[in-house]
Parts: sequence; structure tokens; C-alpha cells
Amino acid sequence: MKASAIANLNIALVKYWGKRNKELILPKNSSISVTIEGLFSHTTVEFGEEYKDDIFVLDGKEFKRGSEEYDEYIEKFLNFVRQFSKINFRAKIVSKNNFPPAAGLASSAAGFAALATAINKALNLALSQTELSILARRGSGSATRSIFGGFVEWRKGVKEDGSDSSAVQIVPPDYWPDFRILICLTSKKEKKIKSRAGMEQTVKTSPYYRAWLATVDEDLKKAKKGILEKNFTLVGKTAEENCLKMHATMITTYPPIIYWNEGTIEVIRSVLNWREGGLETYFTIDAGPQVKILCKELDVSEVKKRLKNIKTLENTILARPGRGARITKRHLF
Ligand code: 2P0
Repeated sequence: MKASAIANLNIALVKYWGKRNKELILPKNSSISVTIEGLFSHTTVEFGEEYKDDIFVLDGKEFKRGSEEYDEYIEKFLNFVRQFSKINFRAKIVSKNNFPPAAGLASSAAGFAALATAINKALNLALSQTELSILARRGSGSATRSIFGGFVEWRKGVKEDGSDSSAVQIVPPDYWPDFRILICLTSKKEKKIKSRAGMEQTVKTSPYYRAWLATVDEDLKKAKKGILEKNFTLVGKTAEENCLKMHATMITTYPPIIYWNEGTIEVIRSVLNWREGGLETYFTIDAGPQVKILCKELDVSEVKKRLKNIKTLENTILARPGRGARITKRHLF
């Protein structure tokens, strides 16, 4: 009853922000993302009677009962897995990310997609990919999408029980070979407000949340059309506008949620200037200070050269569309 899996993180082009059901993790709106090759969570899980309690170790640190990571994320998820699979054993989970934790790089997306995939094998559940995405969703919303590779849509679904709230692949990773994302790390610090609390507060208090919901379906349509046609301008413009609308709801939340730092603003301004000068780039930002620049492969070296002038940047990572979650034989314990 032991298995390991690897799952890449994903970057949303049309964002998920707000839940209609907190316990089942059902979103208010559908979302679209691209799964990113090479930035991943590697997770090993083992169920067994030798474990008297669940054990969770992330990046070498053990999280115990009483911590948010254990109580709010791992324990809730494992209790659901036990109830659903009718297996009563406790589990040990060891997980490693190859990117900085909780800095707006969707660590819970990669983490729960890898964990769900490993559990499926460890407990012989024989779940389909759609069912796996529903299982991953119970750990963290954005994990729903990381089960699949390439460009992915998480369809919000309409059913109360969430059985139709799952992800589908729009196109596989090699469909659009020259699509690139340059991830600009403007800070490696942990963010102060987790997405989970942030989105709840936004739904409750931002006067702009209704406007967000009213326009998101149009963004989904445009993004999907742009992806299918490999229309970089349409995808980039839609993603950038959608990101700014989401951040407008965050900023107008009470108390305000401002994830940006000075470096974030500097990269935003640079992208806008470059575009005016003919270098076609767009930006998107999640629940953190990092900026992801969307560009075409032929422009990567020019963008990198220009990024060197931005002194506030800690690091940049070049990424491309990547594979979905998969089993690995390499166990972490
Ligand atoms: C997204 N984010 O679509 C959006 C954009 C952050 C900004 O999904 O409560 O960590 O575990 O479902 O998945 C972050 O939300 O929240 C997120 P939970 P999650 O990628």
C-alpha cells in the first residue's frame, strides 16, 4: 500500500477565485490553466497499520497536528480518502517540491495532484483521470487541473455533490510547441494570506466580485478559442485582463489583499512598455508576488536580456507546457 507520483504545477490563464461550496471545494467559476513542465511535487504515500497517526513531511519539515497544513489540508483530505475507499489505515506522506513553497507558485496544486495519483495506486482504486481530478480537487481546487498535461479546463459543474466539477484537457502539451512562460520570482518569502482564506474574504466583501463573475465566461470562451487556434495575442490579452480583474477583487476586499511587491509592479510596467515597443509579451499573476510572462519561443532570449535590467528580481525560470501527473517508482522513504 505504498506508491509515489510526480505532478507538475499549473499556471492559470483564467483564474479560479472563490468557492460555492467550501467543504467540497467547488468553485464559483470555471478556470483554464497550462501545466508547467519541470516544476513539480514528488510525493510518496504509504498506508499501513504500523502508522498510529497520519504523518506528513513536506520539504524535510514534519507538520504536526495543530498546524494549518496538517489540520486544514492533509487530515481533511486523508479522512475523505478513508471514508471514500473504506480503508481505515493511517498514512505516511513525504512530499518534495522543486520550487519555493507557498510563494504564489501553486504548491498545493502540484502537491495534491501528486498525492491523489499516488493514493490511487497505493490503494488500488483504479480511478479514471476525470475521477482523479475530482479526488485531487478535495485537497485543493487548483490541483484539479494538474492531473492533466497541456492546456486544461476545470469545469465548475452544477451539481451539489460536485460529481461534475472536474478537469478536462483542452490540448496536449506538444500542441503549441512555441508557447513559453517566464516565471519571474520577485520574492521567495512565504505569502501572508493563503489563497483559501483570501478567496473566502473576497467573495464576502469585495464589491467587485459580482463583476468578476459576470465577465469570466467570456474570458473562458476567448482563452479556449485562442488555445485551439494557437492565437498568442488572444490568449495573452485574455489572460492579462483576467488576472487584473482578479487582483482588482483582491485589492477591494476588506481588509485588502495586496499580493504585489515593488518587483511585481516593475515587471508589469516593463511588459507593458515592451509591448508598446513591439515585443509581444503579456503577464499573469496568481495569489502571490511572482509574475509569469507569456511569450513566444523566438522572443525568449530578448525577454531574458531585458529582464537582467530589473534588479529587484531574485530569479527567473523558463517554462513550457508540460505533462500531467504520473506514477514513479522512486519512493522518498
Ligand atoms: C488559480 N489560484 O486559478 C488561482 C489564481 C490563486 C490565484 O487556485 O482553497 O490553493 O486549496 O482550493 O487551489 C489558488 O487556490 O485554493 C488558486 P484551495 P488553491 O490558480
